[in-house]
Amino acid sequence: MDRGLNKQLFDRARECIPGGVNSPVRAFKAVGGVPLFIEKGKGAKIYDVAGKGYIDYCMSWGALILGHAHPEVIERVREAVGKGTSFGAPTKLETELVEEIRRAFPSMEMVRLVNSGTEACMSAIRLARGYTRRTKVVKFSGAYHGHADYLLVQAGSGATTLARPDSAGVPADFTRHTFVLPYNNLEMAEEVVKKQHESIACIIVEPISGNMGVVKAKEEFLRGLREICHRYGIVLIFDEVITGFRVSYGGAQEIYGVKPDLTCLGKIIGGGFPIGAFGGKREIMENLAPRGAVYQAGTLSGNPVSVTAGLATLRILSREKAYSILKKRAERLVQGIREHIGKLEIDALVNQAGSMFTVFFTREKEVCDYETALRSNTEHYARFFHQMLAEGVYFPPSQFEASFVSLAHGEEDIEKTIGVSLVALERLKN
Ligand code: KE4
Repeated sequence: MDRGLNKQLFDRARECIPGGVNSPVRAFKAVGGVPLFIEKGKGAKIYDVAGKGYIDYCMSWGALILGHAHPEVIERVREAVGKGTSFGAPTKLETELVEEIRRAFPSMEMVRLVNSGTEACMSAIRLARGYTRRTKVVKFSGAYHGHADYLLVQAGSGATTLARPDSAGVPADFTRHTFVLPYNNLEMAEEVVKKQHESIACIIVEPISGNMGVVKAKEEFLRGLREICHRYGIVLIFDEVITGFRVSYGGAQEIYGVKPDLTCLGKIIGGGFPIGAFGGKREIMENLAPRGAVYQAGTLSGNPVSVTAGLATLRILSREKAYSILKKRAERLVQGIREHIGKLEIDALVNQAGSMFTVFFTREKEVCDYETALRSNTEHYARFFHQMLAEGVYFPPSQFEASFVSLAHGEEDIEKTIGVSLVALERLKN
């Protein structure tokens, strides 16, 4: 594989961009080696600057559920760009996207559009604090809700990958209002909330986590959180930045049948352009400026190009039998990899939720929380990653991330990936 060009670009980038990347997990620190510099993407594939193609299961960290450069999305965006790219004024498009989000997520009676998942989560928490006039936030270890200071506490995703769950530059007193509790442990949550409920504004949870690798919440855990939040007037926030429109058109809340007070979205609703959204109960959302006293703003919020790409994406998802196709493809892929793991007697398992999955290299019988996820063998994951990469398959460059199947992944891509995984696992065995 010609890594020369990628290496040259990486060295050049590191001269002027910290770590050579604009988001840490892209730097391949968790798996070692030189990151690919991507020239283009089309359908299920990305192509690096050396012209080599890879079947992509990172899919811009879950944003590209239709695959790269979907012709219909590109066409809509081309039309939109020709009319201007940003107005800093309301457009009908923003209302149309919010109406579509509301149709998919009935719990989101009102929605505010922002520019990232971080902004969505940060703003939802400020709103919950303003609405309840309380200060404390409960999050769960291994969950990642973006890089707001007080959330970088035992965060998952890149923070775990860097093996420094807490970030430098975050003063200790910025996190003293943040409780971090074990994921999927309802008893602990009930115990803490019972004692501290008068000061707790919100509980934020990934209903299916993608940031410790894929780990599903137990149904009784989510139902229990819903019940204690009702009981104590705490705002329940579902962070569905990954799972929104991913695991079903109505997200994880549709699958579990648990209705949060606020929901955070991102990724898919921008169709590959910068976007985020948060929304929920009208009585809470109406506390947002300019109607209410909780301030939140953004120059490019509701950007017409991002919104156009998002609307086109959602319309395609709601039009085609998207979720049955996605589920079928992902189930075949996971079944194939599980068969190879079993046959070769490799210490590994695969967690799957719809079209997202993670291959954990572990002796654990199940990975159901952060503690068990952290016992994965990240060195084995790294070797698996590079073996797959050498054979033209690009998984996320970290054990603590999710892999994603898109509508562009055809049966041929899936079968090829299963075949390549056998080679990669065999080499791991030897
Ligand atoms: P962004 O600010 O990166 O758009 O979204 C933050 C965020 C919030 N909530 C969840 C559940 C998320 O997964 C994310 C961001 N996801 C990571 C990957 N797990 C983004 C990749 C990166 O940081 O480069």
